[in-house]
Amino acid sequence: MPQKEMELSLVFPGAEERRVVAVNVGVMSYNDERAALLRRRYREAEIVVFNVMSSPGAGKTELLARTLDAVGAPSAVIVGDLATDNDARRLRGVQGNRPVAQIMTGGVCHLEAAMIERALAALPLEGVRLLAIENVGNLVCPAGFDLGEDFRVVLFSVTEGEDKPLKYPKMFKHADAVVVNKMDLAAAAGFDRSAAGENLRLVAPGVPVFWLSARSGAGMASWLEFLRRRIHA
Ligand SMILES: Nc1nc2c(ncn2[C@@H]2O[C@H](COP(=O)(O)OP(=O)(O)OP(=O)(O)O)[C@@H](O)[C@H]2O)c(=O)[nH]1
Ligand SMILES: [Mg+2]
Repeated sequence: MPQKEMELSLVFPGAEERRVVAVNVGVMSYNDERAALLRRRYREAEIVVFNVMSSPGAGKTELLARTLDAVGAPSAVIVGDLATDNDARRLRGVQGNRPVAQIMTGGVCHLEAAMIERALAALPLEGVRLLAIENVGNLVCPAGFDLGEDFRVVLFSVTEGEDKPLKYPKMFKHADAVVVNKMDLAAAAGFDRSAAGENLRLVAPGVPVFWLSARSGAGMASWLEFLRRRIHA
C-alpha cells in the first residue's frame, strides 16, 4: 500500500516560502487503519473475503451471480457503483435472500474501507462463510485501497484487448487471481489468448489465470475449485 502518492510544491499567495505538501498520506494511512480493523473483524467472524475489480462492464456482476449460486458456501455481497442499485438486485441469488449491500459512491471511483464498515453495519452476516466485494468498475483507483480482503481478483474481458495487464500494471501486479471473461466472444473479437497470457506473465508472474465465460459457464469449474480451496484454507 503506498504511503505517499505524490508531493505537490505549492506557493500560497502572500506566503514567503514555497511549501511542499504530501498529498494522500493522510487518506491512505486512514484507509489502512480501517482496513486492518476490517481484516480482524473478518477473521473473528471466520468469513473469507475477496475483492473483485475490473473496468466497467467486464462482467463482475455476471461472474459473481453465477459463482455465488454454484460455490456451495453461504455468501453475501457488497457492491459499489457510482449510481443505481441494479447490481445489488442481480446478486440476491435464485431464492432472492442472499444478503447484499449496495454502496452508491456518488462521484467516487473506488471503494474505501470506511464505506465497507458502514455497509457491514446493515448486512446480516450470521452463517455467512464467503463475502464478495464488487468494486466500482475502474482499472486504476480501486487498486490503491485495501478493504481488508483476503484476496483480490482482477477481471478483464476479451473485448478489451490483450494489452490491459501492460496498461494497468498496478492493478494486475496486486492480483491474487485473474479472470479473463467473455471467452465465448473470443473468436468474434479476434482475441489472441497467447498474447494475453504472455502479458499477464510479464506483469504478474505466477498468478493463477482463469479463462472462462460467465455467460455460458465454460471454464467456470476450475475457478469454482480455486474459490473452494480458498474458503477451506
Ligand atoms: N457474451 C458474454 N457477455 C457477458 C459475459 N459476462 C458478462 N457479460 C455481459 O456483459 C455486460 C456487462 O456485465 P456486468 O456483469 O454487468 O459487468 P460489470 O463488470 O459488473 O459492470 P459494472 O458493474 O458496470 O462495472 C452484461 O450485458 C453481461 O450480460 C460473458 O461471459 N459473455
Ligand atoms: Mg457490476
